[in-house]
Amino acid sequence: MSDFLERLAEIVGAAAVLTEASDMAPYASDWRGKIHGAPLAVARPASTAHVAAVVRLAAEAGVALVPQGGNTGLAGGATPDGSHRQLVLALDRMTAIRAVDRIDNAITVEAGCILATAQAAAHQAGRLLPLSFAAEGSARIGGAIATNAGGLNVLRYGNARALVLGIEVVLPDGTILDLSSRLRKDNAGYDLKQLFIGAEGTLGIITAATLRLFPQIAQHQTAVLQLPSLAAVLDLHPMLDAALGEFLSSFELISPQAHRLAIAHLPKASWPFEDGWAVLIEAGTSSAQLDLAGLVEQALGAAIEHGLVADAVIAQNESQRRGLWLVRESITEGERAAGPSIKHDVSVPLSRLPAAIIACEQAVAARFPGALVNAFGHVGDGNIHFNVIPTPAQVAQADCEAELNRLVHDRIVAEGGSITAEHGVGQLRVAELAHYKDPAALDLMRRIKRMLDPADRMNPGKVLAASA
Ligand code: FAD
Ligand code: 2HG
Ligand code: ZN
Repeated sequence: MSDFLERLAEIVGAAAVLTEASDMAPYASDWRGKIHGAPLAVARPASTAHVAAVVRLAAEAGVALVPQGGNTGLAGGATPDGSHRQLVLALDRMTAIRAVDRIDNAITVEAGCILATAQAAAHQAGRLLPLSFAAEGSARIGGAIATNAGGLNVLRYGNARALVLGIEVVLPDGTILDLSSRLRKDNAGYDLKQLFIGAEGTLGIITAATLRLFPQIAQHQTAVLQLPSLAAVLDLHPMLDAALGEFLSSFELISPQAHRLAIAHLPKASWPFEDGWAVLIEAGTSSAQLDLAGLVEQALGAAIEHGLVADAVIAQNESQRRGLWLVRESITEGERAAGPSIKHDVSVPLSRLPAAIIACEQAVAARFPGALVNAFGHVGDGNIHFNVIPTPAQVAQADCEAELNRLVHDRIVAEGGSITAEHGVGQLRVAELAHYKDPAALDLMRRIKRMLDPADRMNPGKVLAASA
């Protein structure tokens, strides 16, 4: 292996190959500190040519690669195994913004560019990059695309996949596949970029991407709505959707437990309603003339009249708006501070959402009494984060996590749902995917993986079980 490490250093530079345990530590564990790996080394390439050369070298030496962006993933996809044989390929030196084009409404960045930096570059050019979530200050574009990240604006702008116009990828044999494009329409053959979006680094390394931009938002209206019951979302969402149309960008469900966990972590923050389910909505428009405030007030008035909203608080200024979003975006941090949780990032058709949540809550309460349920999420997209913090005695049971997963996922799948809506499979849900995915789809996934990566060197054991 010393020969391999020497050749690696020749490609990326000696300072960009980390082998000391203390240097590798930030790359060896996941964001939650739940999964710990032991890599052979960490390589930090500075260019696409470096990535291609490292991939070729690793293929020759039979070394497996684990691509890593900001390491904020919540499914363990970027964490190596404990064998000391996998190389973490960290994209964190590839941060360049290659181009921002106001006419084409597109930004091209290297994969290691932090999402917030790309958003700021778009903003400086008078445009909006709408991909947004709480980890945007650390997550990198390559990671966001590799996980097909969702977030807070999917309702209006779609998830990462909907924003990607083109990508540049290094294939498992070291070939640079240049699918860079700013085109909105291109039917010249298979749309190959789709293979790599959401593949969690199992089919190739994304080295750059071009993303769609939009007009900036000139005015926002943000409100917290207290629901009379969880079932009210079924009529509330279509009603606001019809009244606010494409202006509606967020429709986030927050349980009382979720805002309490966030606020425990943020002593100065507050939430308008102590009890009951709430929805945080936001509408925005690029037009400064439109009477958005009037439109929202009217829509909320009608929702109250129809008994779909018990009470509403509308942010009166930017600072109040930021305060509400701060609580929403701090739920994950608050949950992390409260103890080890078992996350379920599930989706169901919106029509089945209240029934699915209630079924999961009842099942958890019956089998794991005393466990804390932290439920919140992007309900406009039918995506709920149904996270469970078991009691210490329950955590000590050997099969606690596997049993909880089955209990929740069985109910979600029975409602026509998916076991992961936005965080991906990573290493945490490999067994669950194998259990629930349609066998024909799973077989096709394995065949695509074998075709592109026959030696299983590209993030083995993630999404699909490692091949023997
Ligand atoms: P990493 O964690 O480094 O990697 C994630 C996966 O992508 C791994 O499988 C890795 O191997 C692969 N990968 C990374 N870079 C590349 C590359 N260049 N080429 C190929 N594969 C690559 N996610 C959401 O969807 N919506 C949310 O609202 C959301 N909120 C979050 C809030 C918090 C507080 C946290 C901690 C996470 C949140 N996430 C959310 C999850 C996470 O931030 C996203 O999945 C994010 O897109 C991951 O980006 P990253 O750069 O950190 O990727
Ligand atoms: C969010 O919606 C993220 O805030 C994180 O997807 C969800 O912590 C979670 O489970
Ligand atoms: Zn989410």
